[in-house]
Amino acid sequence: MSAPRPAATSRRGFLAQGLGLTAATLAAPALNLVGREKESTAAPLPASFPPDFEWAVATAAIQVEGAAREDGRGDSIWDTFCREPGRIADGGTVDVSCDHYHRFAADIALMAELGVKHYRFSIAWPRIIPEGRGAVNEKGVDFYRRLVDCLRDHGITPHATLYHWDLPQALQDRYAGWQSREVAQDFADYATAVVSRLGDRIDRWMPLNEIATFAYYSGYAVGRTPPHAPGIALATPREQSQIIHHTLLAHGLACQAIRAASPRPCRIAGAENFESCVPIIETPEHIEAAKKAFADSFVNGAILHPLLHGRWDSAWAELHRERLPEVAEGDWRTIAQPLDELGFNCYTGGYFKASSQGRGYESIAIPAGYPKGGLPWLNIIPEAPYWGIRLVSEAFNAPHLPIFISENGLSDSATADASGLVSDIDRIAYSRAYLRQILRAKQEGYPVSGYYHWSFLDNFEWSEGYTKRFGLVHVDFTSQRRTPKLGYHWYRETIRAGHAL
Ligand code: IFM
Repeated sequence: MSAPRPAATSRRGFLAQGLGLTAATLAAPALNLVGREKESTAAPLPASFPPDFEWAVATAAIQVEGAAREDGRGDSIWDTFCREPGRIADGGTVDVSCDHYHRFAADIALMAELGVKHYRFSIAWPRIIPEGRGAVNEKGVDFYRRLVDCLRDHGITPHATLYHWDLPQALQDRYAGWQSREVAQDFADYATAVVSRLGDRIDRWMPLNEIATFAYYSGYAVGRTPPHAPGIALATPREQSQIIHHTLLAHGLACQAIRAASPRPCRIAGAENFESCVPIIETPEHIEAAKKAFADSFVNGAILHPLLHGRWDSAWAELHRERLPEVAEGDWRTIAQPLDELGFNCYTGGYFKASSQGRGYESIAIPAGYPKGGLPWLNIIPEAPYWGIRLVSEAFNAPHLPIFISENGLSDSATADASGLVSDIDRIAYSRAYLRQILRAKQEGYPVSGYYHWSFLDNFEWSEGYTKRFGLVHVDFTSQRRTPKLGYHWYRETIRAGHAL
């Protein structure tokens, strides 16, 4: 199934209505739009998201489920990684985590009270196929049946990611996991196993989460510490890009498998954390600079072009020719599966300015002391979602593809008061600022369809263990007590109002 195509005039028509201009006037290059919007004294743009906007929360299997050795689940690379001394900041494991496996009913009741109508979770490959390939563990499938039925009973639509980094350890042992092309076919077979069993209940699918993170930055590329499982850094840029290529192949084969196995029409989305490039001043020269930086970005071009168009962009490929992977005959055709929508995991971005040097842009270094969301990489850049959405549309030629914020959030620094309430005002200020920029994109007619807050619960934050808290709901990991934070109450009111309060 291909992406629903809104009428060709939709963005300009929407803008024109709001600005009291004709669509023809707006046929000018996008660079001029910002200036025009400011000059307009016409009717105000809609102040709220439309009623069908998807307000949601997100989690991932290994970060919340626990029950690591129950009902036939196999080990993932993260189970193994957590056992290696010194890998996880607090020595935490994924054995119990938030115990969502046993507590999902109460968690979903809390989601329903929050007012979200959509929940993005992931399915654990080693719970469904413990050895990574071969026999299906029906008890594992039953867990997701119970979870999804409970969501539906609460009027919440399930959105399932098939891979959120928990590769079966057996495949790491058999052929070095993502380093081998073989993984792509095993992933597709796993997708078939899941969708043929759960496709009667789930019709929104995301094959892989954040290729850039697990395959590159925190995965196989050199340098990022602390690393992610399996803790392997590859020496050359070509070897690193080869991993990205294998993930794209897995994506393409899985899209085919999902559509073939689904008993009813379904929708497939990517969920990528591409790099948002923000012009430091919104004038044409700096906007043009940010646009160039966005198109030149290694991960943007390596992942988005193949996902959206089934090939590399030729200018990008020339720029990065030293690091291009091997692509076998037919791979581009496999990868080029139509997407129904694109998820954007948006936490941060980079500021850019025009330059007379190099390729016409310069990245502005983030100064020491710049505000962060609890992690060194999480610079607070509220315009990141707006420019990410806009530049995918403009620089990657995808003006009609629906896009949603598939993750956004931070790790708060608040502690509970005497009554147990966590006043996570950093989360509220951050999410409010980001949501206002998402609304801006919507007002300008970009096809933005939803916002998925990361995360619903405090959970296992990879190499940081349980030291970072991304949840709207506080979890006491000793008692497993859940306490909604102030941010939960803010989000509930925001959902009710239809815009960031
Ligand atoms: O916790 C992660 C999530 O698994 C993927 N996106 C970023 C989040 C915060 O680091």
